[in-house]
Formats: sequence, structure tokens, C-alpha cells
Amino acid sequence: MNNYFSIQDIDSLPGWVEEAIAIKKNPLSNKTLGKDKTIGLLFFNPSLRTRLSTQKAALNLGMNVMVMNFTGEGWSLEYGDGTIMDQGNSEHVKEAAQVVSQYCDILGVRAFAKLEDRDDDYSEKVLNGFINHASIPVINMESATRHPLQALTDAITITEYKKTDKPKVVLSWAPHPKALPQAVANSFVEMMQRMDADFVITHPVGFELASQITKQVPIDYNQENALKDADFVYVKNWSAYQEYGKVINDDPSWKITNKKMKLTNDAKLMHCLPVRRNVVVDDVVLDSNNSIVIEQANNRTYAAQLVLKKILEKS
Ligand code: AN0
Ligand code: CP
Repeated sequence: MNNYFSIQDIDSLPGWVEEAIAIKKNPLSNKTLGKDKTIGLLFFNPSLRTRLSTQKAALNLGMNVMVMNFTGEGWSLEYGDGTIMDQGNSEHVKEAAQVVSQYCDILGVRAFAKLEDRDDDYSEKVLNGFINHASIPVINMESATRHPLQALTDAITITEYKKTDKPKVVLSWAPHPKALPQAVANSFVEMMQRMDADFVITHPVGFELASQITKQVPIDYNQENALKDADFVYVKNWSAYQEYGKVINDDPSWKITNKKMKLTNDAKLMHCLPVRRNVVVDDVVLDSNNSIVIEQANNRTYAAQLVLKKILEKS
């Protein structure tokens, strides 16, 4: 594997999940694989889990880690081909990506959707700019439209906690005061189409994700109906895809409450975090034994470690 851009880069999902669970049991089993190799992590946005779990994964493999907050600390980058750079941007991604490739063996990039121009975000200008111009493998640490490290984590977590071969998994939209990207939801939807799951998406009218991603996945506009007999409830806000980047509705009645969890088959509650308490999910649910959000965050390390291991083994 050269780059980890989306979950399409996973060749065999059951094999990967099995290997990640084996890494979790013995995280230091490959502690010299990355010896004298360096990973560079570039952040254009905030992060707690991705930043620390990817560093932890690299350290478990014996790698050196360099982290840079790009926004405010790096030069503002230009991505356009042939641009006359007489405006605000100081450096082109062509040089930036090649320069980082001189210092590092693997590069991770986090660059969220700007939620201003759909075509611009869905072209994955930033991540593709780095992939196209770097001479080292690039890992997506949440790009404009995908969060594949999170989705791999979610597959591991569901595999660990499922009680039946084909659990019912519900992805539920929830209210949020700010417009959020579709990346987490997009990658989760793609992952659930590859897993053995009875999968349904529920959201208010107008929050349909891109149809090229959701394909044949059933959408139920009635949240309570969708939650019936669920084994896993994955709650996440995203902004509209059609009315791009808009919060067209922040209806508080979509919050996950204890009453709603009672409709489920004693479901596990999942969220990628960070989560706004009592807006997205009630305290009582997040603090219950049904919540596995912390276990999910723990698995971020093993998902990242598996991706790094695959890349190191190839290079
Ligand atoms: C981001 C998002 O929804 O994409 C990151 C989640 C991992 N969330 C927020 O900005 C709150
Ligand atoms: N879930 C996730 O990616 O969290 P961070 O934004 O804190 O990295």
C-alpha cells in the first residue's frame, strides 16, 4: 500500500480487522519495524485523538515523529496549477510536499472541508496536492470528504462488540450548532457497505449524503423507527450536502436520549468524538455502560498502527 487515502485502500477488510485486534493484544510486537524512520504529521485543523493516537502508533513501531500545526505556523499554501502567486499564499504545495518528503518517510495530513464550495472540497485539493507531489506515502488524517482512520477504528470496534454475525447498525444524524463536514459519515457509510451489517441511515430531510457514497443504503427519515432493535447506534452531525455546508435544521428532537436508546436492542452508543454533551447525546447515555466511545477512541491507536505497519512493510 502506498497511500491511505480512503477505505478503498484496504484490500481485505476481515484480514485487516483481525490484524488490528492482534496488534491491540501485543502493541510492541513490531517495535523495531519503524526504527530510524520518521513520520511527519501536518495539521491544518485541531485534533486530540488523531494527533495522539497516530503518534502513539508510530512510537509503538519505533518511529520518530515530527508534528506541525500548519495553520498559523506554516506558510499559507497555494494549490492551483499555473497560478500567478501575487496574492496571499506564500508557498506552493509542489514545493511543500517535496520538501517534507526530504525529511520524512511517511506523511500524515489533516485538512478538513472548508464547507464553502462543494466541488472544491470534493476535489480533495489539499490531500491530493500532497499525494501528487510528495515522494513518500501519505496518510489521510481526515480530509475534506473522508476520515478512513476513523472508519477502520469503527470496523474494529463493531467487530469486538457485536453479538451476532450481522448486527443492526444505525447511523443517526444529530443536531449541532456549527456546520460540520461529511467526512466521518461518508467513511462510516463506505465501511458499513463492506461489513456484514444490517445498516440504515436516519436524518432529517435535506441532510442526504452524496448519493455516490450512500448508493443503495436505506434512509429512514423517522429516527425512532430506524433505532428499533439496533445493536449499534453511531451518532454524528454533518452539514447538508445539497445546500452545501448549511445547518438547514438543528432540531433538538434529534438528540440521542435514554428514551430513544430504550427502543434499541440494548445498543452500544458510538461517536468519533469530540461530542457536544446534551446537544448531540444526553449525559445519561454517554455516561452509561452502553457507551463505547472511549473504547472506540482507544482503537484509534491500533487502526493507525496497522496502517503504518502496512506501509512500512512495503517500503
Ligand atoms: C470534526 C468533524 O465533524 O469532521 C472532526 C471529527 C473527528 N468535528 C468537529 O469539528 C466538532
Ligand atoms: N475522532 C477524531 O478524529 O478526533 P480528533 O479530531 O480529536 O482527532
